[in-house]
This record gives sequence, structure tokens and C-alpha cells, in this order.
Amino acid sequence: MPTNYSGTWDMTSNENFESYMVALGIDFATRKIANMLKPQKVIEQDGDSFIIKTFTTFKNYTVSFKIGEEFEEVTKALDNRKVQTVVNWDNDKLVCVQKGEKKNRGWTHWIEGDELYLEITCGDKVCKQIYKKSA
Ligand code: VL7
Repeated sequence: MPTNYSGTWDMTSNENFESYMVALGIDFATRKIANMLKPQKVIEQDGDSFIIKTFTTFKNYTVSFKIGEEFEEVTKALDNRKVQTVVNWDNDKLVCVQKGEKKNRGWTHWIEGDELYLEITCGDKVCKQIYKKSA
């Protein structure tokens, strides 16, 4: 049985988000706002089916996927690119690869205790975020 990521998770730390956004080509003004945000993730998991919602006061973003099934993701309201996305298990970690214009793009989630970890990568930049379970 895979780990269950379902729940509401509130960001408690965010390292190197600025560099990640620069790598994605996000403009200065948007980065200044985005760097102030404390996103909340609401994850709904049913076995290998996921909905990950990221909420902020500025923008929201939702992605839905099944493990191992590649799909076209449009990063709407973020960097607005089309990528071919697939998410797989690596033991209890969720490993996402986003193939497209930007090389080495993707993210990895894992859980330790009541904390949700997220590493988001673009090129040689890695942003490390931690979320605490709130519901
Ligand atoms: C998704 C943001 C920067 C634009 C707004 C910043 C606020 C919050 O990959 C991600 O999550 C995965 C794993 O949980 C599921 O989608 C991170 C946010 C990346 C990229 C672009 C700055 C504007 C964004 C909605």
C-alpha cells in the first residue's frame, strides 16, 4: 500500500524559490509577490489517483494525475508552458518529470511525520519547501 498524501498542508519553509522562478523566466514583479506567499496544498489521493491543489492569495493551481500515466500539463497562470508530465512512485516518494522546453524540470514529494516535503527543480535550480499538516 502506498503512502497516503491526502490532507491539507500549510507551507512552513521555502528555500531557493526565487532561483527556481528565475530559471522558469518569471518576471521580476511577479516574483516579488510570489516570494511573499505561503501556499496551502490540498491533496486528494485515491490509491494511484491524485488531485493536488495549491492555493495562495495571488494564484491557485490544480493538477490531477494517475501514477505512471503521461499527460499534457499546461502550467496555466504560472509560466504558461505545455509540458509532458508523468508521476511515478519511488518507494513512498512521488516523483514527477515535466518534459518540455525547460530541461531537468519536475518535482518530488515525500512525507516525514506530519510534514510534507517538496523539491521543485528547473535546470540546475532546486527549491525546497516544507508543509505542515493542518487537516
Ligand atoms: C507549483 C510556481 C512559479 C509563477 C505565482 C506563485 C504562486 C502557487 O509544482 C508545484 O506543485 C506541484 C507539487 O505539489 C503540483 O502542481 C509548484 C507552483 C510553482 C512556479 C510561477 C509565480 C506565480 C503559485 C499556485
